[in-house]
Amino acid sequence: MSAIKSHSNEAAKEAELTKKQYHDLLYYMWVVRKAEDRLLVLHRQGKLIGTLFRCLGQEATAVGSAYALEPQDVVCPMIRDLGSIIVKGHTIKEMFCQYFGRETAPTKGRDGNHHIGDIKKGTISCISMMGATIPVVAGAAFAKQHQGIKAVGLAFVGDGGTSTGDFHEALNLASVLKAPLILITENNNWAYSTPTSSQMNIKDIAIRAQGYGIPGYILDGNDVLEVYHAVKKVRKYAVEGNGPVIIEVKTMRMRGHAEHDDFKYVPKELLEEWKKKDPIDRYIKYLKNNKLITDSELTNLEKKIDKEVEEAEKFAVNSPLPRPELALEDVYQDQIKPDPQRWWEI
Ligand SMILES: Cc1ncc(C[n+]2csc(CCOP(=O)(O)OP(=O)(O)O)c2C)c(N)n1
Ligand SMILES: [Mg+2]
Repeated sequence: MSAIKSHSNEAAKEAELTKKQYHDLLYYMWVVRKAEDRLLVLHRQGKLIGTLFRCLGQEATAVGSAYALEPQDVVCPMIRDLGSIIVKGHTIKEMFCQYFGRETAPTKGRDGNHHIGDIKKGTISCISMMGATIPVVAGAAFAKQHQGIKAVGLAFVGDGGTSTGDFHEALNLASVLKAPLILITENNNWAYSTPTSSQMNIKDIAIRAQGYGIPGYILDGNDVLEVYHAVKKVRKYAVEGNGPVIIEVKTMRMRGHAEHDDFKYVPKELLEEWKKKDPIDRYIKYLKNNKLITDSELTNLEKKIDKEVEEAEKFAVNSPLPRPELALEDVYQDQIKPDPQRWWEI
């Protein structure tokens, strides 16, 4: 196993970002943070349908990795990776409509939270079953390669999700087929209330790469530039026909599993320690120290984000709830038109 141990400064130099790209990275992390801050208030007011899953503290991983991709690449997030699909072209408006369960949501109000995907945008929807999306993304990556398209599949999985059979089966086959799969394993110290020490006998998930004969890297998941730079590098490696890669990011889940979980089991000192490594605060400091953003640019960006979040909420609130007959749409292929009155004959 090797480790990419790049410091932000060094990573930035190599990545050769333009000023716009530096600002984009901040925009994506911040818009997710602010959208979720607002959704939290709405959740507490009982206005959302279902619970709220947050990426708080993990925005850099999803945004940095997806930003390193090309349009032909495919992404499948897990619950802490909303930023990855926003980078791929989904909107905060869609997100609000999902949480409000409206007909205008990508799932037309039939499913909630981050379960958003659109194959035309190169996104595959997150589903709840941990690990189950890794073989799907491995398959998509292999299919692209088979068609002669230089693309990768980027999949995410939590530390808990790495204990599933799907994790093993997908990596084993992807390795044998040399499928261009980049798997980001998010080591955020907890899987629901289970600490990583109670679910695996290793400290670094990345060492599992050895068992598949593939490279494994360890990154600071709260450093957006480090993640961006590393994924850019491994993408090149994967599309050149070298096979899959595991990236383990060290990060921290800063809330409960979802908002119904008070996370009393997480030591306060640990949260305080990780608060100091907040990916957005750190990145703003970096941009300012390196004169990559002015105070007025920062203020304007914040205003733009606040407006976008406000408009997304308004749009969702004013959108209709789904009509009951929509329940049967998008369930079957177009060729099979079920008669809703005679569904038992299918
Ligand atoms: C196969 C499977 N087993 C159990 C669950 C129930 N479950 C949902 S999330 C979760 C913990 C996820 O932890 P982790 O993979 O570390 O991701 P994190 O929430 O920390 O991002 C569990 C056990 C599930 N959804 N799927
Ligand atoms: Mg976890």
